[in-house]
Amino acid sequence: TTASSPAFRTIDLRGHALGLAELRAAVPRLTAGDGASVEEAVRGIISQVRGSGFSALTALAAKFDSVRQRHPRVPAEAISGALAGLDPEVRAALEESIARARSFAAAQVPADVTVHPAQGASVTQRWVPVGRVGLYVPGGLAVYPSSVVMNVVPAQAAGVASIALASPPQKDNDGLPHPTILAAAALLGIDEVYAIGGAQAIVTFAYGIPAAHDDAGELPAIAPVDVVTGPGNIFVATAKRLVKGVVGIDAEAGPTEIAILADAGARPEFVAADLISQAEHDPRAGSVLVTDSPELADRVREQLAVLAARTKHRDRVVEALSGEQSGVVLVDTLDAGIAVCDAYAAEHLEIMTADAPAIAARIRNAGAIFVGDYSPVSLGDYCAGSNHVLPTSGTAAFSSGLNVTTFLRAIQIIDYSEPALSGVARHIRSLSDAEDLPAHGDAVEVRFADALRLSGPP
Ligand code: HSO
Ligand code: ZN
Repeated sequence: TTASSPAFRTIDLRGHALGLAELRAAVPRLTAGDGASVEEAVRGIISQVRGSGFSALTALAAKFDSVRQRHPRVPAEAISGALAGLDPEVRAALEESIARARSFAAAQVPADVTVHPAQGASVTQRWVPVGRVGLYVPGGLAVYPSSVVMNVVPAQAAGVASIALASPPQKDNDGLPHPTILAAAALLGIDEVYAIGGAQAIVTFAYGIPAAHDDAGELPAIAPVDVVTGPGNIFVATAKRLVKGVVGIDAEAGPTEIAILADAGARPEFVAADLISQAEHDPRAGSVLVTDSPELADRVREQLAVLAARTKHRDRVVEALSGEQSGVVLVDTLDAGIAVCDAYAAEHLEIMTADAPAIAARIRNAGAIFVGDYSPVSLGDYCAGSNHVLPTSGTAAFSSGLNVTTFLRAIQIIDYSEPALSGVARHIRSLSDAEDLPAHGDAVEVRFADALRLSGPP
């Protein structure tokens, strides 16, 4: 293969009737690397930041970002200045993206529910936002102001009172995060922004940094958060995994992936363009076509060669499309294709078949489903109103994309009157005896002096 001609492999499942475990093994996916050395490095960063606070951040900014930094807080003027300098077209696009995401997020806020199991008895589920959230925005291979929108909007819709953002210091922006990131923060009304990169940003959010002093004066504290969200590289993902439990996290995102379920009627140039669009993110991105049409597979392969040759990031696109994590899966029928898609549990699944809405309705495992020829993943990445932070690596089988409930807790509220408790006292006694936990039953009966069965002193 030449640099512009992807080796898009074929997995031919025709004539096979495979069960779920076999399908999971058959679908194209990266075999997980060995994260042990990364984990060791991140553990080092955790103890450094927890042990030495701001001086650790200064040292890490010098080491990883080549900037001199006293305190990572981005001044308010830098944030408003970035918005003033933002290209008006980009500003208009971000505003549209924010407006659509806000209307969807606002509609997601779940209602509290109350039931009355008996007279005088109520049980309520009350949704309460977490107090403080830390959002990490990477600044490496690509800069994603759209991810600022996707993380901040649901947190705001959930009612989170305090939202902080961190993004790596850029050498060529005076040690501040990328200006488009700052401008997006300004548009969303976020004023607490830190120039901190990678694992150290996650650790800072998880544990906070106590106030300190240096020769030039006070270094104000950074308060710990309740939930950390946001994408990032393997160091960020590892840091999130290691602080999980101290704080909540959204997910440990792996490389992005797209699966397309298509039949003979699909447009090969649309299919190929969409496969390339996600391959553009990362040489490890996965692009998978599932089809019952070998002719379509051939046409898509031709289009991939044509389009990959002229796309800007052709090196990483070709690498992604040629990797073990990408390829076409040939199936006998669309029903078999649905089973393959459910086994793969794609972050993004496009349906380009006859009656795409009906096929989409039958899919059970996907982060997001894009229906028909005019709902490409790029639409969802920027401007659909949906969220682009979605479960990767097959985790869509048991988890959801970022949404308002990521930032909410469901608190259960129990309120029984005396007669209502008395009405179930007998059942509590039976169950507490059955579990050999008689003090549980006693705690109910102590409230009903007449029926007191507590054993007193002999
Ligand atoms: N497709 C990415 C999100 C993104 N695309 C940001 C462009 N910018 C993961 O869902
Ligand atoms: Zn994307």
